[in-house]
Amino acid sequence: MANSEQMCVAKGWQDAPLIDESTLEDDLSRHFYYTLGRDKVGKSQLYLYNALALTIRDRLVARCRATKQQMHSEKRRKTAYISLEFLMGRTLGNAILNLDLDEQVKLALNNYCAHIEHVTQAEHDAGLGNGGLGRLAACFLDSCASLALPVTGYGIRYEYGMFNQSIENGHQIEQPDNWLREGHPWELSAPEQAKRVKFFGHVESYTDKSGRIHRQWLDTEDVLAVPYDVPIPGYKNNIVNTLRLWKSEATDEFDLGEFNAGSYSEAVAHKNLAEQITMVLYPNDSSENGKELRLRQQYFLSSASLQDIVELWVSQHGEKFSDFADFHVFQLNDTHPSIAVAELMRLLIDDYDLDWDAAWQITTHTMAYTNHTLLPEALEKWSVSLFSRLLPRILEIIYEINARFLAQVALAWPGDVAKQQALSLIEEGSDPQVRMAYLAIVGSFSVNGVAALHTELLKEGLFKTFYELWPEKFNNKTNGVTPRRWVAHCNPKLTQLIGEKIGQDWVGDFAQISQLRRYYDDVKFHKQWQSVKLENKQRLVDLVKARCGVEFDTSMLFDVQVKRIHEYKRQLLNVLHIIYLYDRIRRGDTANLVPRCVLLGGKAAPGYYMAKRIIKLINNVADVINKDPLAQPYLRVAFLPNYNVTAMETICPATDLSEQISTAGKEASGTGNMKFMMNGALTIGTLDGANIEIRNAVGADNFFLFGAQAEQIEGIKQSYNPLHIIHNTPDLLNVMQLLESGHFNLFEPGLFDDIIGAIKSPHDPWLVAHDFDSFVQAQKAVEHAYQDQQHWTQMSILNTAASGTFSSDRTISQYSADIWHLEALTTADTAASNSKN
Ligand code: T68
Repeated sequence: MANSEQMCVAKGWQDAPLIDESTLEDDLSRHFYYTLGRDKVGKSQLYLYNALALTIRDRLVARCRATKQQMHSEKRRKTAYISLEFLMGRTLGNAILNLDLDEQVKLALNNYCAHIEHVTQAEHDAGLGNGGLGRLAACFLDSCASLALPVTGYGIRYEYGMFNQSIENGHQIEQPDNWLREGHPWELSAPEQAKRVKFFGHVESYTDKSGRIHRQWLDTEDVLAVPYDVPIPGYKNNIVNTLRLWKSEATDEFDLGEFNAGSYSEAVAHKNLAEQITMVLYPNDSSENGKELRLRQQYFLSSASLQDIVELWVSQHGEKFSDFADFHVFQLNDTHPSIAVAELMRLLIDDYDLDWDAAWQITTHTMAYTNHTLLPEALEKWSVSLFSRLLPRILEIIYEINARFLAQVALAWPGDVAKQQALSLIEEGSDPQVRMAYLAIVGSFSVNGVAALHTELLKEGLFKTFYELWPEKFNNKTNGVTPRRWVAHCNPKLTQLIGEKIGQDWVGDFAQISQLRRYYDDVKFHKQWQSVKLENKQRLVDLVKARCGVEFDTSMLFDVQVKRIHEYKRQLLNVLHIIYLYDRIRRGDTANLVPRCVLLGGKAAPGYYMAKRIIKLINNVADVINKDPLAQPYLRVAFLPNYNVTAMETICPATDLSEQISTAGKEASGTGNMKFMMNGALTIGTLDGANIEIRNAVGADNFFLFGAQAEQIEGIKQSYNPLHIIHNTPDLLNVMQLLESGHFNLFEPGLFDDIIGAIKSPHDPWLVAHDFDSFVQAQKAVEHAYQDQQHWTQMSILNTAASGTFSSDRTISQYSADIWHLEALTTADTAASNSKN
């Protein structure tokens, strides 16, 4: 029966009419008229968008199936990239680019008098991430598919993604992001492949006939994990990988007690608890909040994803796991899914009867962990008491891992009890905690940081002792971003210009972008480069006008800082510089002042008081400056509400100056810095994260460096005296006096006292006052450079030309070569390429 069914499926699939570019026009109208039942486009482009998305999806489905078949047909090593966040943004434009269907789509839309630029606007961003970490995961998926690597993404299908931010009276207001409201045409659900995930209950022992003792997790409250698959097309290679997102649903087993007591409605209402798990993305990008629901999300994702992979293995190879580790890698995106270490142990031991050593051998040869932060407040810890209630069997396993690990520590450092306490997976205290990063390190064969400096700091600092114990586990993988979305898609004008000079192969092979160096002295090319920038600036002018009501002017320098709002990222330092410029204008000191438009944007975690105050300060300062006719010719300031992936697609092509000004040693890597660089912006930055590698790549002369260095920070803190600095730095003194005078909060007294207090505090960990003067000097160097437009253009070209190494294709090639050891799929074998030939 099963066989004939399979035959039937295979036959039906082979007989299906080939879908290629020649039928695109017909498919679009079929979906518009029949699938969606529409006959007029009307004001909203939503139906046309949906029809086009379905048309494009048709072209992904066969390729996706073929890719899957190749991936699973033989024994092939593959990677599961497990992440609580995938910040995908919009899908349509990127899919059209990767499938090379641009021309056909434009033609087909002519029939509806519609423009692709307008139709794509109807798509909501898939904002299933906070910031860099989530967007990195999205870039990685694009690169894995483009390099034809067998990699599947596993994540959560949040009903509500990153909140929408609006600004009211200068304050951030959060609104829920109901991104699925109008449907999500890209996903395909597979309810028949749902998994059960256990919570609560208790653990008992039982002895089998052979006398072996087993542990059983009983009386659990199970939740269903239903997969929704999103296709991930590679760039012009017919590969389509999968991002599998899990939605939580209630099992149909209502609470029998309640049910029998006649509380039917209460029993049904119980479903809510299960469905809450995937309801909302936690909007904290740099601190853990210890909420039970978050731990449930982490376990839910880890368990469902591992079950998916283990069950497929068993269906193909039976319950024989001896070479499972030769064919699987689980890449853990930060510690968020690190509970997977214990869950894989549980599955192998409890469900498949492996003994501890065999299971541990498999776990520690399949798990790999990426760290994204050095901030102590971001290091995840979960209270043991919460764990024991929610996941009792998992806690037992963690205790056992810890006991065996501490025995190893005792061997390495005999008699050193302090060492054991310091390294224990359990932090002792009145409310003992599980240290998730330690669990990830102990359970993984690879631990990587995301930029050279960051990895060094992990080895010398945060994870020093682990590094001494297992130096071979530690490695660096400097981040990258995909040049498909972040140049080819978002900057079509530049893409065309580059194409005219060096051809288009750089989109798939970004190392080739270095050929642009040849045009360093080509004056005609400079003019073309400038005119592309000008057009891109006009697009941003329109966006800023529409969203902020502020008039930017393309003839001015565009100075941009967009990223999450955090004290360590030092938006405050940027504001102080803006106030400094404004103060000079007020005093008539405008010699050598280069007219500039400063754009800031980013979301603050809803519970992060200081970040929200900084947003208010930016908005108040912007208001005062934009209303002052004196400032008009020299300075304009805007805060762009609701910064997201789609906004960045308009922002980075238009930027002249990229602000990467974190306190050294705090930004693990940064990835916005790379997007700006690729699009020809110059960077003003500290020696932090990947800035260091950016500066090395482009050369010190083409980068505006300032600020204390990471190794100096501790020393500076020893005797930090910001009051002294302020009094001895006239420019800073003026700025502080203006700020403290209430000039920016005339009717809101005391509003910025905490910010002022933070700058003046000898305990300011971000050293704002310390780096102020150095920042101002670097900004003066920027102005000086900008006045020579020809040279500025040359530096801009060099930045793009030197950005080759910051492609996520390079990053992923390194993950594959050093950690994953994957073999590329054969791109010719896919159904799609058969249909093309
Ligand atoms: C970022 N981390 C790093 N975290 O800050 C950035 N955290 O330097 C780096 O470039 C990027 O990761 C990619 O490696 C984050 O974005 C989070 O978003 C986050 C989310 C939840 C909990 C903790």
